[in-house]
Amino acid sequence: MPPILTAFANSPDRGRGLARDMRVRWALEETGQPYAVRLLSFDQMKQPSHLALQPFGQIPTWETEDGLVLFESGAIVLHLAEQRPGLLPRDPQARIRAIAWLFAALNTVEPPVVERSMCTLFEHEQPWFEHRLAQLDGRVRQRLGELSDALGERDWLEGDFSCGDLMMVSVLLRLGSSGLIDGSPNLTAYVARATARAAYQRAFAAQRAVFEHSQQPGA
Ligand code: GTB
Repeated sequence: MPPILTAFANSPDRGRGLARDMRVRWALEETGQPYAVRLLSFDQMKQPSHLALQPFGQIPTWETEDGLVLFESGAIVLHLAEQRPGLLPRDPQARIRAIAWLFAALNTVEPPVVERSMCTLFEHEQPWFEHRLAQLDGRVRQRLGELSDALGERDWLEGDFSCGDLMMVSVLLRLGSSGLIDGSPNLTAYVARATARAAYQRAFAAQRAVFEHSQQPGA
């Protein structure tokens, strides 16, 4: 039996590939690993059977036939990158630097991006919304400027495309139509280069198919 990934049965992103199963699907496609998907409703995510896999009642999780159960999208992507070639350099120093970029995506860039998303989703009716959004935009812009300087004219953050790029681009995609990336042409090109990869396109189509199916009458 192939390993099992969990994902939203009804993703709030409506098939835009922004939920965190997408980064795992992308890593699976980059490394050519077969997988099955268990779709969960919000209720099912909070049931004991899922909490036994993911203590916070979230997706994604990863289960293999030999008994491994993993949660945290970063840990799952890193694990997959270690299983097969394609997402980590062989050279030990280049390898750990690629892993550092994966952590940078999750720990340094994603927090202000998520804080901004939460504000636009849940605080837009507050009288102080515009002021708060401007503050959060400033924090995101700062990180984007730093990332843009670090990337420079290179195609990828550390030599060849790696799990660091996969995670960084997954985080940048969450900025969607905010226009915040437009101020950094090298980041715009970086995201376009990454999302043009055949593996990204396959992963995107697979998660999109879940949304399309959920829209069919009787689904
Ligand atoms: N740190 C964990 C990880 O990286 O695996 C975070 C996992 C997480 O936040 N999962 C979310 C979840 O299960 C789904 S991806 N939430 C349900 C809950 O906490 O009860 C987050 C997400 C949701 C929706 C959108 N969107 O609509 O655009 C984007 C991202």
